Amino acid sequence: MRKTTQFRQLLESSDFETILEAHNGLSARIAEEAGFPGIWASGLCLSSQFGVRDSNEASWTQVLEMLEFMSDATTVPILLDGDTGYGNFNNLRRLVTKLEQRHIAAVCIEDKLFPKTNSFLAGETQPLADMSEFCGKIKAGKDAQSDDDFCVIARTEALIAGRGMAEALRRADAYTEAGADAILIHSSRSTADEVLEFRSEWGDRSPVVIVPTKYHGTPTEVLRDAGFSLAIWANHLLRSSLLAMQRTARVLKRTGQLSAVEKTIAPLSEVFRLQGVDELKRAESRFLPEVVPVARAVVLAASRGAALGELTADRPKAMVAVEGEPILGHIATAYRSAQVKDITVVRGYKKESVELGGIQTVDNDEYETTGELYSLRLALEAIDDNGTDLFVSYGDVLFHRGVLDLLQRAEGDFVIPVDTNWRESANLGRYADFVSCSAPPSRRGYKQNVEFVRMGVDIPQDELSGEWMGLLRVSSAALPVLRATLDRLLEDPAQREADMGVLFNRLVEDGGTVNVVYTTGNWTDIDELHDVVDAVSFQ
Ligand code: SPV
Ligand code: MG
Repeated sequence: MRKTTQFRQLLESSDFETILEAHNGLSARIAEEAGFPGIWASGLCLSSQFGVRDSNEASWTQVLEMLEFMSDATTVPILLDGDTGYGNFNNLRRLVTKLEQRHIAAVCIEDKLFPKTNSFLAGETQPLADMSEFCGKIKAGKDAQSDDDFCVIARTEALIAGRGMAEALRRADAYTEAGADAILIHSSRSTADEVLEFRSEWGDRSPVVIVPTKYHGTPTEVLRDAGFSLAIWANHLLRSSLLAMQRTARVLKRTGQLSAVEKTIAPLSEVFRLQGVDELKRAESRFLPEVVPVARAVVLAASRGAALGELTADRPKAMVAVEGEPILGHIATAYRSAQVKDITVVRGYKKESVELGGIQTVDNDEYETTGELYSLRLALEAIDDNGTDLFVSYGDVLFHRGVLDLLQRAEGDFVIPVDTNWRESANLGRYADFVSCSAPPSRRGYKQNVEFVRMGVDIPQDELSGEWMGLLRVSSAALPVLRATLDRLLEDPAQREADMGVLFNRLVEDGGTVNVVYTTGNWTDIDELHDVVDAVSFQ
């Protein structure tokens, strides 16, 4: 049912109804969720939430903008407190058109002069509008509406202004004659006597609406029995939120502890629920292309990296900063840029310092007496096979995303990148994982199916093909082979400290194949202090 029709039924049914104030999208949703069949977009509360006075300091378009959020957030009708209509008949015409465009069900205008102020601030001294001018405004509003059920409610301030009951009735009559759908009779008394008298004098000439803010002691049954159509609880969400916010601010300032308020404030999950986050999730699954994870990664980062001295006194090498970001952070960024988002890090030395958003960790508490294969097996125990490939790399090896792309494109169950520029490392005399392969690197090598033959420090120079770059891709189909090979290797206590080279050699000895992708550069490992400095230019 249209919101306008819902509101007209509220107003014209013989039942007494109450509607609640709201002043933004969230409070409007709260009012609806509580079961109120309609919402009062209070001028007092809308101006208060902007931090200005209820004296037309907020422009009508600012009010309109907030109304749009309120209307979008709710399904129940909204009655706008339209003050004096923000000008003359012409302004009201435009307002009605704009309200209808935003599915606002009704507007209430009061017979005061622009700029008005709140009725409870020296209400008696506020001049009333000329009655016939106000009647013209009502007619113009009714004339502007395109939906027959849109309502214009005329509010008379005659009682507030101290002009007496006869004047209130005279004005109410004229406004009804001009086309008002209902009369709002306002009073600033602390008892309901005035409005009850008006109600009984008025009879059933049109529905009567009240705002019992000041006569809050009057039982609601009295108002119901008197035959009012609608009572507006005009400012109660705003006033309750003020107390809550003031308390939280005071306690936080006094204690300096978030824990002092956590139990008295809404959980974040409630904020997300009120925002409708679930709906967005459902929509995303309908409308966004499905992101199929292609691979995940295990990063072996359990050892200290003692060669870095003081830098690893309180953290493992993987957490040493390069350009303000831990090495592990750079590694995670490279993986994520290749859509590898599921990253498991095996930590050991100073494990509590290994923290990074969005990664899982697995602990190797025996890191001092075990090696890479032991850590890898722990990681594999912690992750289920989910049908995606697996990358394995080290917490001290940086690489560019392109290396991952090469590995992903390569055929084979076990694929490793081998740097053809191995002589550089050999000349520097540094430790390197030299490998020999089934064919040397060549310009035609990309067509060849090159296989890993062996890794070891004992390979003669003329048999070397390159340097392993510290990365491995295992196809999802080969994960069981990887697990079984690790299990068999680690059955032998002598292999507790075995490294990845031992695994590659064993895979080949067992008759398996480890494929090789030749490439050059785009990676670096951090073994010594000067590597940390050099890594800055790697980024
Ligand atoms: C409002 O809520 O802004 C009203 C009602 O107009 S009152 O504050 O009682 O005037
Ligand atoms: Mg108001």
